[in-house]
Amino acid sequence: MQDRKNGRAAALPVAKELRCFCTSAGVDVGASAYLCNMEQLLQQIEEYKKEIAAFEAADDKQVEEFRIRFLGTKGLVKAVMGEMKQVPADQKKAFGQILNDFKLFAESRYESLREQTAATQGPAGSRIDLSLPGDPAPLGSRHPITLMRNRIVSIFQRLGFAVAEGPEIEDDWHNFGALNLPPHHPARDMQDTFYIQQNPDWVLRTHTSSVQIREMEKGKLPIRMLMPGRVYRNETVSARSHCFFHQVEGLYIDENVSFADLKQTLYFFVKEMYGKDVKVRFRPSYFPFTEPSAEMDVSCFICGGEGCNICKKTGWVEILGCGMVHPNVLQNCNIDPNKYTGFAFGMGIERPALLKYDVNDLRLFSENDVRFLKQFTSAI
Ligand code: 2U9
Repeated sequence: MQDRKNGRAAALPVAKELRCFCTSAGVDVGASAYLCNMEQLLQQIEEYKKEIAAFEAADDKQVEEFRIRFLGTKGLVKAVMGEMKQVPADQKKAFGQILNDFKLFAESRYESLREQTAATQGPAGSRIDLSLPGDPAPLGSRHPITLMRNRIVSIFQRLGFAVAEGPEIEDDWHNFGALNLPPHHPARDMQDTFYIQQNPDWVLRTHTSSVQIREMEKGKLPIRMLMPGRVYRNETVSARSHCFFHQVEGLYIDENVSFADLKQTLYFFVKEMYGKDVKVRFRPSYFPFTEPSAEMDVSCFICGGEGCNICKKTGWVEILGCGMVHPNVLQNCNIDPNKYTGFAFGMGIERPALLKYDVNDLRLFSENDVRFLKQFTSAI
């Protein structure tokens, strides 16, 4: 029976194939008769070599068939080697060399067959069962700043605020000019700006208000938008301040928007964020982009207003700044201040996150220490 692909006696047991060289019809004929059989053996080795050279394997299974036939413990190489003991002493050296070459030849073909099938089958070949479920990817955790931002955003989303984002490198107009902060306005100094060396008109945004300007410039009203994002200020890095931090700003512009709308919106936010028993107070303030302006405090959610280290014994914690959008700002964005009014507010994310997650050093938020980040795995 011939193997169709490799043209060899497919299932012939190895030992039987060789026995015919050592004996005649199963009867031992002695050392003299062996010499002529040696020629036959050499001839047979040549035949095997041809078979080895012609052997092709389409997959691992056929490579294994090759190994068993030629290199296995009952394989042809072993069997041919076994003939050494019959060889007369003076010919052992020459014959040994032939047998050794034969062995190396078979081994080298085996290696190249293995390489060929590995290359054609590849790692995604038949060895991999694609129907098996994949290895589960280990779940990371959300960053505490992201968690806090999502909490804030989701509360305002329920009031119909959409989210907008914008560039962190801004031009002077969007970061300052349009917000009623002309060149040399003293309020620019409050914001310790990072300027970009290549272009004196570019800054790292000091607030996300620039995104609101971009939304207003689009001329589509009304606007009810939330702008979360990272902002930069040239401050010394310490446990309590950093040269970048995160903000959420909000903007509502429509006809007849009043300070009462601002207060009601922020009351809703505070009750959702800190609970219905929390008290709220507004203090007058100043921002160039809002008029009137205010800062909003909530009764200390740590001590309940009794007085503690967090509220510096006042019973109140400042959480945001707000006000009615300055008419100059509306005008700068081609919005008629006689027809439209609006309110805006802004809050930092780091401080509420520090308090909620009991973190005592702001720098932990940006050091990417997995021991810190892993602690938030179960937080939603
Ligand atoms: C436009 C008009 C007005 C956004 C506002 C504040 C008050 C404010 C600070 C809170 C803590 C910044 O992160 S913080 O340091 N923000 O107090 N932000 S009003 O007013 C705007 C914004 C955009 C067009």
